[in-house]
Amino acid sequence: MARIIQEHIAAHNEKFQRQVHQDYEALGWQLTRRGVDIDKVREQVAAFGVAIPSWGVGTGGTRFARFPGSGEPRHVFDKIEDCGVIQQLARATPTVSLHIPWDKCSDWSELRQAAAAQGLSFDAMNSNTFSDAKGQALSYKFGSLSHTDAATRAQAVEHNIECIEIGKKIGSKALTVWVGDGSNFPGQSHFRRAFDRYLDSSRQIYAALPGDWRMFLEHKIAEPAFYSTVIQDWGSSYLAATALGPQAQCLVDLGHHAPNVNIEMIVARLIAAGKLAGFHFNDSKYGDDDLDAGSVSPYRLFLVFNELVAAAHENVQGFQPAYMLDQSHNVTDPIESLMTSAAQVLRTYAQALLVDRAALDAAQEANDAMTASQLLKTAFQTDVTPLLQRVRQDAGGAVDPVACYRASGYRQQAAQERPAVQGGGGGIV
Ligand code: LRH
Ligand code: MN
Ligand code: MN
Repeated sequence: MARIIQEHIAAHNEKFQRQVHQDYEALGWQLTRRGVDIDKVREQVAAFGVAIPSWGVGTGGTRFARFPGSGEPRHVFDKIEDCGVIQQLARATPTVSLHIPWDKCSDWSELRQAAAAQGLSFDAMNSNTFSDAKGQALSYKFGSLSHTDAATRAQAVEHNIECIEIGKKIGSKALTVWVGDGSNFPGQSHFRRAFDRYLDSSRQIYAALPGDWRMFLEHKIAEPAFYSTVIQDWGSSYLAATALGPQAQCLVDLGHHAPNVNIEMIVARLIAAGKLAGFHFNDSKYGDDDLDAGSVSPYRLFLVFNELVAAAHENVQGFQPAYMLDQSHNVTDPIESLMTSAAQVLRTYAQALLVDRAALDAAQEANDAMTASQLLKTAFQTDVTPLLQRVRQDAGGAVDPVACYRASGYRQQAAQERPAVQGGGGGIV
């Protein structure tokens, strides 16, 4: 299927040219008054990328129902095509994160080429031992890496090693491991033994990591286990990553914490410990809602980025987080949602770059809480839209990605070329 033709994007941008120019100039003057060089910020934002989760281009659904959209991807090649459109229009997502077995295919070098043709490469591999694959010998109903049965643990280890092997073929450099292991009843699980079993299994996966790979341990407070999970928070994640070694780090999915937890502070702690693997960006109101990034609490996302920009500003050694989206779409077109989230991530990064670091340091030293909080608010409340529009326009993307996408008719064309599928993997919340 043809991607959106570049002339369509050019014609779309043409309409905005004057406006973008004027607004960018005006923002430039505003920032100059604050001692900020807008072009420098623009360059940093243009160089920022966030990975698309392959499973995000399909309609997610909940455990109650899934309402498939039209033209849904049927397999990983269709997913790559959709990811190509997201990158073509929003220019913020040069990589894709695959999920195995959802994205299994018979020719990985063909997939790598198909991705490269869309200007895409691959970020972290994700293993799946939280559901049973078709034909799988042993069930993960009662856990995987921490299962009481050694053969089931071995099967889960083997699957993770297979993910590494696939990743090597497509140029990935990291394995993200999230397990649904845990318990639903007090007494069901021996907490310490389950954690030890998890560590023992993870050590075997770690031993199979190539030297230039990292292993990302993703914690989650609940779901599908609702009483306890084996890697429930950053504490357990940190203990495990430390026990495994320097290539293991802790991945923060913003939706995986108890309500009101201070996530930005967790981020700061992990940075200080050299253990921040990276992120699964999304937003939530109640739990692991997997809503679009910044759609509910944009200030919280900003506070996370404030820690990231501060760490980069202070040249914290070894600071190299991986940035990925992880979201699920029930009522929107996934392509529109992913473009919007990617743009929101870039917006938030730009806003965090506007924080006057020297003034913030001084306010903190002087215990001037009001000034400190206002410095953050000033940066957060700056409308950086013209800067984002310029970044997209300069890169050949669309000034207004969603409008351009809708006018392109891509989804309608996909609907004709891709017959509707029932269910389909990659739709978990
Ligand atoms: C678990 C999770 C994890 C999975 C993805 C589909 O809730 O965040 O990252 O791999 O969702
Ligand atoms: Mn996640
Ligand atoms: Mn999640």
